Amino acid sequence: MLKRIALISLVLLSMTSCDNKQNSKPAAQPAPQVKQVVIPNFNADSAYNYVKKQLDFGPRVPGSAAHKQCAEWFVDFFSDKADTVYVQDFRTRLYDGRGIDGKNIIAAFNPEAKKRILLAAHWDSRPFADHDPDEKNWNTPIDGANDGASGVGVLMEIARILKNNPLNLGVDIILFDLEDYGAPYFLNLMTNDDWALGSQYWAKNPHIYNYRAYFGILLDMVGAPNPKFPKEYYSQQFAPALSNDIWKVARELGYDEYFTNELGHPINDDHIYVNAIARIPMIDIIHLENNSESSFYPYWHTVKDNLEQIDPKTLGMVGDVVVNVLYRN
Ligand code: AHN
Ligand code: ZN
Repeated sequence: MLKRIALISLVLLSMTSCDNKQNSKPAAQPAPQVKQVVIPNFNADSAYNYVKKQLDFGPRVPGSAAHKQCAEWFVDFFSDKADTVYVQDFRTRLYDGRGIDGKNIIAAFNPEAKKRILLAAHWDSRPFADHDPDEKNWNTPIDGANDGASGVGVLMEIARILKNNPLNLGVDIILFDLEDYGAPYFLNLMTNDDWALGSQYWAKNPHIYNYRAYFGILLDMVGAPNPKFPKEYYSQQFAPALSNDIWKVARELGYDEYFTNELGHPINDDHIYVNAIARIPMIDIIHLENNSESSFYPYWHTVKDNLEQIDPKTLGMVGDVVVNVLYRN
C-alpha cells in the first residue's frame, strides 16, 4: 500500500509551542525543523462498501427492524475497531408528540487521552421522501444513501484506519440517531428543534461526565458526485478558525473546486447543539447548493437518495481531508 509522506514545518502545527524570545541570539543557525508525518491512505472503495452495507438493511427509520439490526452491526463493527463502545439509549418526543426510542453509538479511541477530536454523522434515515417531485412518494422512507449513510461510511473507514495506525490523540466517533425525523414538509409546521434529536440528547447528557473535546467535525451528505461544500454558515459563526483551517487542508490536497471558499446557508444540523449546549466547537461538512430550490443536494429527501447517487471519489476526498486533520494534529 502506498503511503503519502507529508513534510510539514513545525511552525504550521497548532500543537507546537513557540518560544520566540526577543533577546536570545543563537550563535549558529539551527537546521530547519521539519516534522515528518505519515498520513495513512483512506480507501474510498472500502467507505463505499460501508455505505452499501447500511443500505442493505433497508431504510434505518427509528422504530423499524432495519434500524435495530443496523445498530447491532455498528456495535459489532466498532467493538472490533475502537477501545470502548458506548451505546446511549434514550427516549424522546417527535414533532407530533409521540414518544420514540433512539440510540447514539459512540466509539472511543484512546479513552485516556486529554486531547480529543470528535467526529460525527447521523445514522438514521428519514421516514418521508417529502421533497420528492412525485407526491405519492411523500410518505415513503428513504434509503438515505447520501443523507446519513455517506457520513457514517466515511467514519467507519476512519475507524478501520485508526485501529491500524494508532494515534496519541484521542478520537471519538459519534453516530447520532434521530437527526432526520423532523416534521414532514407538507404539514407546513416550520419547525427547528424536532430535528437532530439524538445530538440534542447527547449534548445535554454526554456519554462521559464533563466530556471535553478540542473540536468536532460533522459529516452530512458527503457522497454525491461533483459535490459542493461551501463553509456552512453556523460553522463559520461558531468556529471560524476551525472551519478556515479545514478548508485550507482541503485546498492543500487539491480539493478547492469542491471545498469552495464561499459561505453556505445556515443549516440546523447536529453541530448546532454540540456548539450551543455542549460548548464544543464543531463544524459541518455538508453538501449545499446555493442555487437549488432546497439548498441541499439535488436528491435530498427524495426516493432517489439511493446508492446510484454515491460516488466513491467524493467519499475519498472527504475522508482524505478528515484523515489529514487527524494525523497532522
Ligand atoms: C432542517 O431542514 C431544519 N434541517 C436539515 C438538516 C438535515 C436533514 N440534514 C440532513 N437531513
Ligand atoms: Zn435529511
